[in-house]
Amino acid sequence: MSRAERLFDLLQILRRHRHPVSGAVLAREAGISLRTLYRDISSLRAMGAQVEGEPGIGYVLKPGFLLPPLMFSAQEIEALALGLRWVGRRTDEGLAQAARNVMAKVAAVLPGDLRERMEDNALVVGHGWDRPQPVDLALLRRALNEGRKMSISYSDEKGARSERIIWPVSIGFFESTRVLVAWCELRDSFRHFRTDRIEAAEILPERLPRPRRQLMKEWQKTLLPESDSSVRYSVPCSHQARETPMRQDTKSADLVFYTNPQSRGNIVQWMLEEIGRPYTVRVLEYGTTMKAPEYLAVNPMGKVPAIRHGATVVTEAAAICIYLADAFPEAGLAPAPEHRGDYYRWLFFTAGCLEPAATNHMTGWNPTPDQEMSFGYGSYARVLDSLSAWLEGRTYVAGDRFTAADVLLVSQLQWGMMSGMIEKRRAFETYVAAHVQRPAAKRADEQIEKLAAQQASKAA
Ligand SMILES: N[C@@H](CCC(=O)N[C@@H](CS)C(=O)NCC(=O)O)C(=O)O
Repeated sequence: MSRAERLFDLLQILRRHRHPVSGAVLAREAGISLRTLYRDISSLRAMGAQVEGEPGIGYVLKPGFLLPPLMFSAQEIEALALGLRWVGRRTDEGLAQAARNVMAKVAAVLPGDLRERMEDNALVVGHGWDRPQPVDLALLRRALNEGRKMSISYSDEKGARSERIIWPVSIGFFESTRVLVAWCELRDSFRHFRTDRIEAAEILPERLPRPRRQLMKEWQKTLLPESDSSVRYSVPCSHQARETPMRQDTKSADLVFYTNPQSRGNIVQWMLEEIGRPYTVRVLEYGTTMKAPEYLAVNPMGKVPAIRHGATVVTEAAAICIYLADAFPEAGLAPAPEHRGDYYRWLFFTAGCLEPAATNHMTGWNPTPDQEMSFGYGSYARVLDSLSAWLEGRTYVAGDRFTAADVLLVSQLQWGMMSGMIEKRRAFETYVAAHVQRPAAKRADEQIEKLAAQQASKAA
């Protein structure tokens, strides 16, 4: 018999006795020892049952008492309220309404102090990255619940559109995006679709060929295995299998990459895929493992990306790109000496001018004309004008071939234009389009989606 059943039985026995009854009698009726009885009586009291009496006198349950159907601690109420507020802000109208209803129902049965705690707005859910979602989340949820196939129009990160029949498996919610995990009939494999890139969707009459839960298990098996338990995720990259002989000691040093699939770490992931050496990914979570002492020892900023190559730690996306290009010259990502001037110039321009100009501009703050001389980037407009003039008619930012500077600049421009931080200009779009289809960029995207999906399944 479970503890819950035992407590319930004891409550029923107490209900049957209108007058105090000795512990020995209760214990006998309940088929438990006296010691267990005393423990169970204090458990019932802790749950709110008014059992009066004490050893030697006997026990009686106060008449009219009903065990509250649910009782919460103050902390449980806070957890519930915060979770419901999150659902209210970050999902669809149907779920938001349901969350509001739950809130009202729970508040209605709570004692006054807990109700106040629930309605207290001390813990606030901030704005998410509210990307427009062309397809209502409610439709995707319905397909999941009904176990039906869907037909979708999907536009990938390069803007290439495709029509697909998918078998929805689950939806992962991240701070900045949502990912629909589904079997894709077109690709004949599990795929992760960013829901903001699903342009249209329709639920089909056909049911999933296998139960969704089974598909979920199959999908989980396809995720990359963990290889290090010291952090939440640690996965070998796609290059593990195609390691080439090493020429120097530094080549054989371990390459560890600290990232989060929704971060500037994606720049470095692309760079690592270009390098083509084996590396281990350690995914860190915002606010938790990213700020834990183990990681602060790697990067005291508590930010990603960072890499560790043997004993060398490098942080800052731009520095990592330069470092990797130099550490693995065989990848050909550092230019010849005569192009190094342009190479360094635009790498530092990207990190030191473009990025602060774009992020300040995004927040609505720009240096006043008087302040421009004190700000390294001068003004947002001047940064964009200088860069677009340089890129006009060029395929590579430095020299006549692809380098680490292109990895950084393409990534920043692509992300900046997509998020609205950097205004779209023809020179930027042409330059970005020339590189984003590189096989290494695509491999990086696949790795990032897998990490994001793995993150979602861990969180689930
Ligand atoms: N200057 C750094 C910026 C790194 C950065 O801001 N990373 C963000 C993610 S894109 C981060 O880790 N934020 C976590 C935090 O600040 O707590 C670089 O270029 O690598």
